[in-house]
Amino acid sequence: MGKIVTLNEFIVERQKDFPYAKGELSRLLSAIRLAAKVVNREVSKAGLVDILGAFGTENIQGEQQQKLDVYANEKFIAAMRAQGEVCGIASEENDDFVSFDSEFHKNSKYVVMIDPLDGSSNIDVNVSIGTIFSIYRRVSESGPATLEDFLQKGTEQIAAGYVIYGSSAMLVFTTGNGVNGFTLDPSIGVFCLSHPNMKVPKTGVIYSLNEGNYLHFPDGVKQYIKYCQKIDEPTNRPYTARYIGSLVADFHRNLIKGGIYIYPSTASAPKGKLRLLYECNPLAFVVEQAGGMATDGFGRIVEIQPTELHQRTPYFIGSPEMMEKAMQFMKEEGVPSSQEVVAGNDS
Ligand code: P6P
Repeated sequence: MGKIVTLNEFIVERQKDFPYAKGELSRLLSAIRLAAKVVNREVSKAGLVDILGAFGTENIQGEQQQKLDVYANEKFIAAMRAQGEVCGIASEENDDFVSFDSEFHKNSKYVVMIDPLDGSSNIDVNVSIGTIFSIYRRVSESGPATLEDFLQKGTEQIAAGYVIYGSSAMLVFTTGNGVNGFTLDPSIGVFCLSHPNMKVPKTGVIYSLNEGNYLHFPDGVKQYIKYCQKIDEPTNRPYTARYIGSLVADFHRNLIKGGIYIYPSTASAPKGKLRLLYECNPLAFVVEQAGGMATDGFGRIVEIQPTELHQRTPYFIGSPEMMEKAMQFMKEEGVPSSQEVVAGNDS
């Protein structure tokens, strides 16, 4: 085992990659790191304390809020507020964005978008869950954060990543110079570089989607599923179906092993289920930096101009060769009226 590189040492070494005033990256990510350790502590003992079960409230998505995702939301917002670089935060758990209106924050340069605990319905059954985050420069001059600060295209992200609370806790992120993964060593409470310069395999044999919705899938998705299931030895088909029901866990496995994750439009989710700002864009930034692709079936996710904080989008993400094949089927079926082709899409 070579020299252990901690997250802090890595950030200091890479400060030159982050063309912002010295120390801003480390302060921005240290808030994420601190909150992730606190949330991991609670997640890792979730069965032992009364933190399970529904909180009795619903979030804007109309989803039952689990105690742990409310807890995680509070921890990440508190860590960002205390840290000072961020003037506001938009969270899956809050109907509107939270603006940090104080003298201390009025000149803060960044905003954060976050899904504090994605896949939280899996908490009670001990399945891996995750935090997904995205960091942007604010577009407003100073003072309270504005809606425009949050409605930026994914191409404007300056950093993004996720924490997966699984057999180990890992923080995986990019600042636009590749993707690096850090594993928490619980014995010393430090994230250590364990997956340097992560690259998604160009192809794979894993496809991840909820086939229970098959009847309501767009024809292009149905054709792609049939393609995955066809017997064809030279292309290692049939592929393997793996769907955990926790986006961060499915994405992380596919990032390492190769694969494709699809959440298309369905009858109950005509615009898809996943949210553009704090689920799709951050993972799209990560996967593109790792050599993969992320689209809405037709164009790059990061090119979509957001119009609402919690807007949803159909989502295809993974190994480039698998993505090209899936998009070929989608293209043959044509763009549905509910979905304008993303600007700048040359396919
Ligand atoms: P379904 C969890 O609620 C989530 O947002 C993702 O983590 C997961 O991939 C997806 O929804 C599961 O949705 O409709 O297949 O249960």
